[in-house]
Amino acid sequence: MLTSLPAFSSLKKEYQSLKKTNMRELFARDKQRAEKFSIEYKDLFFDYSKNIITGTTLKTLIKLANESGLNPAIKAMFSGEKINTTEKRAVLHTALRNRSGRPVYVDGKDVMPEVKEVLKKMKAFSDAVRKDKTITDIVNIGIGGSDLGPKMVTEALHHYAAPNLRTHFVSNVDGTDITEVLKGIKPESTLFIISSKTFTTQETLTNATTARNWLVKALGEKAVAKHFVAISTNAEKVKEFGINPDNMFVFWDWVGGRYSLWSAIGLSIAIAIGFDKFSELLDGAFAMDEHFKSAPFAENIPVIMGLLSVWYYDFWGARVNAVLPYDEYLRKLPAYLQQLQMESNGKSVDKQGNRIRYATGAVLFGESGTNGQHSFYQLIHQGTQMIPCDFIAPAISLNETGDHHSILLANFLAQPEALMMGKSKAEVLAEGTPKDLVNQKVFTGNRPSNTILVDKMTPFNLGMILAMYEHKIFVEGVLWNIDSFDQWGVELGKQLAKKILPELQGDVKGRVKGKHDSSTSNLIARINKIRKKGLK
Ligand code: G6Q
Repeated sequence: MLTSLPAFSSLKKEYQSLKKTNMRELFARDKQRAEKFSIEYKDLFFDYSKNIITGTTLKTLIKLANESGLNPAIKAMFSGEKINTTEKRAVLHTALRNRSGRPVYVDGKDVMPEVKEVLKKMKAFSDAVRKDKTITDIVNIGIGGSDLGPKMVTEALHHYAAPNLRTHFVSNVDGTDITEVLKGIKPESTLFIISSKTFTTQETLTNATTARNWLVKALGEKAVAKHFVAISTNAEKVKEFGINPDNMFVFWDWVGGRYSLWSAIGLSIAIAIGFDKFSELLDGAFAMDEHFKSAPFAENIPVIMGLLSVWYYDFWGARVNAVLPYDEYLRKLPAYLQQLQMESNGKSVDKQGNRIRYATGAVLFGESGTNGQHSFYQLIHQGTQMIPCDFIAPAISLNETGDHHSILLANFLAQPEALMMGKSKAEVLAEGTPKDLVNQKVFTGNRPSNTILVDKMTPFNLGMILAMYEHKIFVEGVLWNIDSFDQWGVELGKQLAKKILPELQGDVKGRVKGKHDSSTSNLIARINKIRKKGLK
């Protein structure tokens, strides 16, 4: 157990001794601090010097990683062991971007030939769609892991997208989502991509059926073959839905939904930016995989990131972290990472099935800079809780326009500095602040952050950043001894919704047949009453 490891006790002592130290002092004491606590890998520069750590903290955290078996855990993941123990599955999103020529085995079978086969099919298909000038709109219908990744990446790499193609994403079962998309497109020039690993997801099948009916109404049943493709692991269900399995792209049970953008689920990305650029995204992720696998822990970016999380959540009591990209193209990154982190590590039972008594998984939120500065940064600077932040920016903008990027970068640098330095009472007084306002204007500082700088937002660099977060989350999961690759917590709500649905569809008299708590029963009755009146 994490808390009974020797390094855990050492870190508790380390926390006690650092509790009263301010990062300002740490910087003043050591002129080499920024150099010491930063790592450069290809075009990515990771500065973690603005964290409340010393060399001893880092060494002890690495000791904790070793005592937790991080090294064998990394090897187990990359070599296809079934580390998703509760679902008895291998976890091999890394195989999807394996450019090494090395085989990867699952149950004794090399999966690389199949991976390459699907990539070939994706290339041929995306090339054809991009050449076919009759198709102007691509609509990806999927939800969760079958939506967030491709949606975020197509926006992040929009700069590289074909100008004659528009990409849309429909995920919500709220009819508004599909209705608004259908309003702006024409059946004859639209390609629907139905993305669902299981092909049983209620929201996706409901949206796909609505889209299919809309298309068939305009162009007839025959048009489905040209205008619908599916991405799934479930050929039978795809056929049942009425999509020819020839128009299907497969992936495998060893690809978790939230780790699937590198698979055929990334088809919308490949069509939008072209297969070559999609390949560069995979190259970037592969480069980060190699770094994660081989760099010593002290020089390993995802390892350090994961260890810092454990440091703040399990010793300092932090519960939330923020991801703050200073790049408008990355504005959906926080929403994407929210799933990656919270679905992966929001667990309170360990791998052996025991209830956990230490903090796991943190709440993740974020917003692009500088927008967030004018909204919630107040709490990060002066609130009562510690919120470790990741600041991310490209040094060169894809849209260099006048002074815009220098102004953006000035803010990107000022925020972590302000969080770390703060402003003391003496400094506030020296500014001539009226006495009754002094406390309001004090910034305690000593608030931790990482700074992640890339040269430019290329597909390769984005691939590195995304893989970096995947592995950071993996490191946390190993130390917390949880299965980061299952998601049992999403099931109960789904079951109850299935039970409630007929009570909303059938009995509009306001009577509730199902057994519920009184609050749910009241709400069902009220909704039925309103709908009975309003839908007449
Ligand atoms: C991701 C989750 C979840 C999943 C969706 C969609 O890791 O498992 O977000 O991706 O529920 O599932 P399907 O792809 O099966 O429709």
